[in-house]
Amino acid sequence: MKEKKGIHELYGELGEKASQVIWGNDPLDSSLSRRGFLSRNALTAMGAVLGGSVVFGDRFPAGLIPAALAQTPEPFTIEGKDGLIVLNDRPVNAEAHPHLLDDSITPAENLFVRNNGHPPAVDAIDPKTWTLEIGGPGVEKPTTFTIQELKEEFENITRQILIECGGNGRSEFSPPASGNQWTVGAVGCPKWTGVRMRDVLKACGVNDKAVYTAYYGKDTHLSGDSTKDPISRGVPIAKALDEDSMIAWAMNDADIPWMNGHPLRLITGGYPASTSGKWVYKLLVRDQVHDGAKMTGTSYRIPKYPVAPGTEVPEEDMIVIEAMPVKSLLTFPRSGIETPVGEDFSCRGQAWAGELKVKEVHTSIDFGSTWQKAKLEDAPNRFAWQRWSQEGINFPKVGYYEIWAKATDEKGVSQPMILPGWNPKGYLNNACHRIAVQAV
Ligand SMILES: Nc1nc2c(c(=O)[nH]1)N[C@H]1C(S)=C(S)[C@@H](COP(=O)(O)O)O[C@H]1N2
Ligand SMILES: [Mo]
Repeated sequence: MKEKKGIHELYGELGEKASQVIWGNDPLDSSLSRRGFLSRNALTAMGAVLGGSVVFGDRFPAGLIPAALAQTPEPFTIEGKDGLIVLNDRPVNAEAHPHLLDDSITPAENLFVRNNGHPPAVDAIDPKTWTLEIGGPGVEKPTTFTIQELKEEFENITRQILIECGGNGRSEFSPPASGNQWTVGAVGCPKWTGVRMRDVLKACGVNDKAVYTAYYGKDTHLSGDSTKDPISRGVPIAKALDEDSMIAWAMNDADIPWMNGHPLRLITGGYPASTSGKWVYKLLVRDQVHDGAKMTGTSYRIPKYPVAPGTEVPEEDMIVIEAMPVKSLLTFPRSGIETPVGEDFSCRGQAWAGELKVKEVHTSIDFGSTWQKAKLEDAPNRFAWQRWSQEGINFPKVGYYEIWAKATDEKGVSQPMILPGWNPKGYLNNACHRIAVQAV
């Protein structure tokens, strides 16, 4: 198996040609029927573009862009995050290529960054003097702790916990949703060390008025207006009191990277990562659902019933996203490789399911017509991803293939093959991940 060089070059050279082949000059011309199916001619032409015939071309879904030609943004580097693809630099938002998420424990340089404002300046962060204030009507004894006090007064725990942006996968929605056009890499699963949020809240006398938490971070609003928070979210009190919700000061046995919330952040596994506040200095326990920045309107909220793409949904019909859905990634090999026909081919990846376990992972080499069950490992602890692998794949003849991976959670819910329900801000796209393979 060798790495096929220059998928970017392939995209550059062939992208335009391919889009002509697929869409034609007029979207309703002969390459795409009125029902959106590619014509036989278009498939044959697409095979030429891809450098081989599309072996299971008769099973290729309507209107889908082949994985080999799907958007692959150019890398751009930020210090300490060499492999990430930067989507935006004001604020900084950067995601990982899926093949960089192959480690069991995501290294710091491959962990995505999602900032809503400007992070606090590095020299303004001193872990020795940093404090966390706990207050609000939901606690009897408001208290302010230094990080040292948190370390000494509460049991220290280490957990591998996945964080994923609620908007991961947004780029595939149509009509498009505004916001960072994440592909698949706004996810990672590092190891965090800290204390249980539960122990700290209990020490502050959490009472029966407690409904929801509200975090505040030291980052600043993009407008420069110091009275505005870039983001201030929280979780239902039951989630805050979950035994694995954390207040963390270390990641992978080192300081948390600056961009990921040094010196103190929250980790609420299974929920969208927007609930895991970075650079946190205040945590309130409110007697009502929090209404801070990015808690209302269309932010991190979805319609409470399925809607047709493009629908305008009344505010009162939007609900806050809680646990994230089942999902998986193919992390090895990287998309676009070549492999000899007749040689055993294997692939592997990660799978996760919000607050649930993943029960099964299947892969397909014929655009989802048939599926083979993969080997699946247990997670090291709750809210970590599970590794899966598939061996003994045989490509029957020379040509273009895609490998699709599909996970199923413990309740029997699987990932959709292409796109889940549309929502105004493009959250929760848990469609099957796919990679392109050329059998030669
Ligand atoms: N203070 C603060 N916390 C924050 C954010 C932020 O902009 N400021 N972004 C949130 C969002 S939307 C996500 S997806 C995660 C991203 O965490 P990461 O940058 O460590 O990957 O942090 C969350 N916590
Ligand atoms: Mo996010």
